[in-house]
Amino acid sequence: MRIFVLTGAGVSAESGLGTFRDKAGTGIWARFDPMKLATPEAFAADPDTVQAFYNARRRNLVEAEPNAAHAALARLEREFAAHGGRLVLVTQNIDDLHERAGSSDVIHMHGELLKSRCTRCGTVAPERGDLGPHSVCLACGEIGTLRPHVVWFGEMPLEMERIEDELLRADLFVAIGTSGSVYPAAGYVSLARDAGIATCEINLEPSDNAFLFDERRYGPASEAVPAFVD
Ligand code: BJW
Repeated sequence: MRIFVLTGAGVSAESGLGTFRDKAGTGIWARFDPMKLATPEAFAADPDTVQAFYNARRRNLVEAEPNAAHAALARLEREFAAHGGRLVLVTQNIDDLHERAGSSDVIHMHGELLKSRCTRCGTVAPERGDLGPHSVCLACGEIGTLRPHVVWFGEMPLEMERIEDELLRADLFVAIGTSGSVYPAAGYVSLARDAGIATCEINLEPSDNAFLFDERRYGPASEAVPAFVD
């Protein structure tokens, strides 16, 4: 049995990390304009504002703890492995809460907040502090060239080939805590359906493409994910 799990911001909501969109209109993108914070054009026009946004979120992340949903997915991965199965965990989240809960192979398709990338030499390096105009790339020595290692709108998500390959080999596709509004991840349920793979959505409320899922479970991830796993 192979299970492909796609997680989104909802899985980390109860760890105190904000989501981007929800039906109540309380997400990050209801308060901030994504085009001014999460595009390469925004970074080129106003790097200080973009860095400040990610510096604040990085500080928040360092203080956050994984919740019961992250723990349940790590447990499921171990149980599957022990019985000769495989759980592939792909996250749109840039936090490291799956890893801290014990998941061993997490594919971060939208990058990682606790890493920087040098726009000059491309080196990706761990980063736990603030980035700014005086930050130095330890690989090439250039000053002011580091950006958060995250995927902004209009940029190509990471590890696309591996993700689609793993998806098409799965027996079950499960989407957890994602609004299903950002592509290409939002298209995975259709890819899975077309390939005859069973699909399940776990979310606080029906996502944009809830109607595409065979099975739907609604509730806070910290309760709904352990209930699904056990
Ligand atoms: C709970 C809960 C609880 C709450 N328990 N649940 C038209 C059609 C198709 C595509 C496009 C199009 N127009 C533009 C595009 C492309 C664009 C896109 O999809 N735009 C859409 C808005 C339409 N996509 C891209 O640009 C992507 N790249 C790309 O397509 O490249 C192709 C390319 C080809 C050739 C050349 C170049 C490129 C890149 C997308 C990058 C997204 N980046 C962000 C920011 C990352 C860094 C950061 O974190 O700041 O990624 S945006 C943001 O959205 C973030 C997330 O990963 C992503 C998805 O959000 P997610 O995870 O679904 O969270 P939410 O908040 O939306 O949903 C949370 C859900 O949880 C809600 O339903 C809640 O109810 C629920 N919830 N509490 C359980 N306790």
